[in-house]
Amino acid sequence: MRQHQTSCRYRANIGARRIIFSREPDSALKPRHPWTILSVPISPYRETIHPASTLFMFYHPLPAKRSARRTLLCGLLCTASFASAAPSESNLQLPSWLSLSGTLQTRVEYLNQDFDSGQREDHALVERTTLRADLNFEHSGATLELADSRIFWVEDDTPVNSAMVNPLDILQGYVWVGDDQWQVKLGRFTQDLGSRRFMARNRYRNTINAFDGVNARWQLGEQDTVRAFYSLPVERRFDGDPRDNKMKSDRSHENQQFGGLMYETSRLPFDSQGEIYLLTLKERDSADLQTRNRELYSVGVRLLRNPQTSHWDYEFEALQQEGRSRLSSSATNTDSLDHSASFLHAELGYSFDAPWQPRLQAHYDYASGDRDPDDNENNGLDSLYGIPRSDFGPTGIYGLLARNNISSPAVRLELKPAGDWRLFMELRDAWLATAAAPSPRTGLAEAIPGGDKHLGSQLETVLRWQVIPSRLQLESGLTYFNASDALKDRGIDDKYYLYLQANLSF
Ligand SMILES: [Ca+2]
Ligand SMILES: [Ca+2]
Repeated sequence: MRQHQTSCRYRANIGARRIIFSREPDSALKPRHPWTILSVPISPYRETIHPASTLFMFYHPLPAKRSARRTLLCGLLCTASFASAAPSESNLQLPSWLSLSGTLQTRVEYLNQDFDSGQREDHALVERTTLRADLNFEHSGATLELADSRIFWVEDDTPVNSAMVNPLDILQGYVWVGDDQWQVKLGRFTQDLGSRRFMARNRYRNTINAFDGVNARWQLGEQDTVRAFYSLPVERRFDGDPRDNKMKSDRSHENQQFGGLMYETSRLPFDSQGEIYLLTLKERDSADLQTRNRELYSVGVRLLRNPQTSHWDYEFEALQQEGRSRLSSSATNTDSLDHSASFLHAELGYSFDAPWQPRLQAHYDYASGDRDPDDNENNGLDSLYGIPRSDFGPTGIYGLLARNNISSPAVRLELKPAGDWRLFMELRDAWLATAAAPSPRTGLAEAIPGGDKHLGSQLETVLRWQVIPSRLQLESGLTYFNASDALKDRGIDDKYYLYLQANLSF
């Protein structure tokens, strides 16, 4: 049974900036439902409290036995203090070869209807803290980064997994040698590769992909770069029920290997940049790791031109994936199938020389799905260690569209209403690439017999505010998914997803 919490209140004054953190029961509510009110008024100016300085306020019932949250929210307070202090005010006297940094990302998420039963609202509070130390000498160095990812305020039957929870663990720990022209890292690392669609250091997702291995970069003249890595992907682990946020050290497995080679150049016409790459993933079942026995070779090419006022910009990426795989990692599934899948992303944009600096874009995404369940071939695209967020909308407890079995056009508008504000709106229509396969993320676990491929339309709006540039950012997003008749026939209705996020860096 949830216990009534006693109230507590913290107040901090940092120069002219005032931070209030309070946790107290709302007297208008039932005594058994304690609520948190968090308000962080911070002025971007030293002399005054800005009228719009109440950054955010949210309420949530406090589950008992989750006392770790008090510690974490106090951590938020401390980090807000760091964020509000000017860089020159740092009391840390560090030698020139050592730098310390960190981030704290807090996000509250709300979904009007869960994917499991469709019978209730869903919600979560996720928190991610990172602390990083870099030792940099002339031709060598080392980095250690810790990450702590936890979830709170979540229902007992909300699906929670290692995408959300990985309490205090080593995210990166590597040594490097090199100079301006080349660098080799050895140890555990994170990496954004190219478009981040097939390998990324996660930002929105509460936990971050890491890899144990070797990672090298060569700079060939001014405009060309070669990257190569060979790694064992790190399995993110927690102990017991993920809702308990209990630590268990991460590990990699010798029988799962992920490697890559990429050539990047900016010597292309029309101010364009290009990439060509090969990614390999080889894995086999073992006693402590169930896999889909994937042996995948993915060859990709990407061309892009960066946005610039009064100019057209574009991005084109295509990938072909061949090899062998199984349809599931279940121990009973031992059918190794030929794997052949493909991916395409194309976008065209124009940046107007007008108030709010509008940039209007048209997008199209295609990722193949399995065309025939009985043909001994798997055509479902595997997005490897990439992220769906930048193309398909928020993940978290929503994560409705994925880079698999999808054909999806979209129009997007980006605006800069003021120097520190960004507004982003996208309308996306989503179709199955093939009606013969399911779209598991929508809740559609089986193929659509009638051949109707339409999943629905998604309207996404995101507003970002750089409260203190490179220190504190607030972001809020509202996503509405208008389910198609095919989904509604299967009991999957429209979804509303709302989030509010604060990012602190120090
Ligand atoms: Ca862990
Ligand atoms: Ca098939």
